[in-house]
Amino acid sequence: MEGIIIQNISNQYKVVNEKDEIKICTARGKFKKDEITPVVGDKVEIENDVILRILDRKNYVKRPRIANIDQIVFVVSMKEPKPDILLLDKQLAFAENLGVKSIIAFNKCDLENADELAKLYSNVGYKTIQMQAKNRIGMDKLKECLKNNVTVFSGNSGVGKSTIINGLFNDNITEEGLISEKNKRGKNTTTAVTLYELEENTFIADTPGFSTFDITEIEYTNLDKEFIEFVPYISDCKYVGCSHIYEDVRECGVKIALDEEKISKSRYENYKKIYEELKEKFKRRYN
Ligand SMILES: Nc1nc2c(ncn2[C@@H]2O[C@H](COP(=O)(O)OP(=O)(O)O)[C@@H](O)[C@H]2O)c(=O)[nH]1
Ligand SMILES: [Mg+2]
Ligand SMILES: [Zn+2]
Repeated sequence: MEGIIIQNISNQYKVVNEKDEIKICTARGKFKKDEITPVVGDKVEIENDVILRILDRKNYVKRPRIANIDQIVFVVSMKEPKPDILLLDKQLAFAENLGVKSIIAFNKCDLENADELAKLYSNVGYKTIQMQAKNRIGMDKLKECLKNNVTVFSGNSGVGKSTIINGLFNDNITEEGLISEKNKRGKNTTTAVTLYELEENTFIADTPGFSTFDITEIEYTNLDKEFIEFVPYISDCKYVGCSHIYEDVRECGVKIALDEEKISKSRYENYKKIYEELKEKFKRRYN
């Protein structure tokens, strides 16, 4: 029988099987020798509560450790805290690199209008949702996007992730989020990455301790391909490996597109910042 791992604590795995039953399983010893450890999100073959095989992974994220995610919802708060667009662009690039869909949820639209940002990112090509999680506005639209997917939420502390997730699960959970199985001292006891089943075949990942994802794996020379609206213009650059930063504007398709306002200034400026940051990291690692 096949199933999906929804939680892992040491060698104990919670698996939801094809009949939608939750089984507590152990992993066959052999995985360790092959240096493949089953992780949350893995599709597995189980028999008598033993994991026999890990099916091929679509993708794998190291921090937080999770496999086979379909999409990431990036929650951006319009106010308190202010939008962190550099972080958003970094995380969108990460999602492109990983090969997963992105959805941008602009939250706290009761405090500040998000029309302009929503327009900018839908022009780039992303799905955007304007939300007021506190007033349950935008929840249905979001819920529609989650169907039949494994979705993780990302965004700085305070942007409204827990409010959104609690709303999706109809407030059936404590203040701290669906995560909190609180102990008597009121501390969270569950620190493990966990998938929660919203409805059949629809999972939400909670990744305690990880508000955002690690981007260091992108090589700075490939960053341009992760800025999806740059891609059609890269072939117009005169030199292969054009950085779109140091080259003359007449020789760079991306810079021309920027001049013609086909690429937004804010996206381009963030591209430059992220490029320099990744280049710096690369140098530190290899020199
Ligand atoms: N004004 C406003 N406040 C919100 C909204 N959504 C969440 N908040 C508040 O923002 C704060 C942080 O929310 P929380 O869900 O804990 O953020 P998290 O750290 O991303 O999980 C809480 O006080 C929420 O009540 C919203 O749509 N509008
Ligand atoms: Mg939270
Ligand atoms: Zn160029």
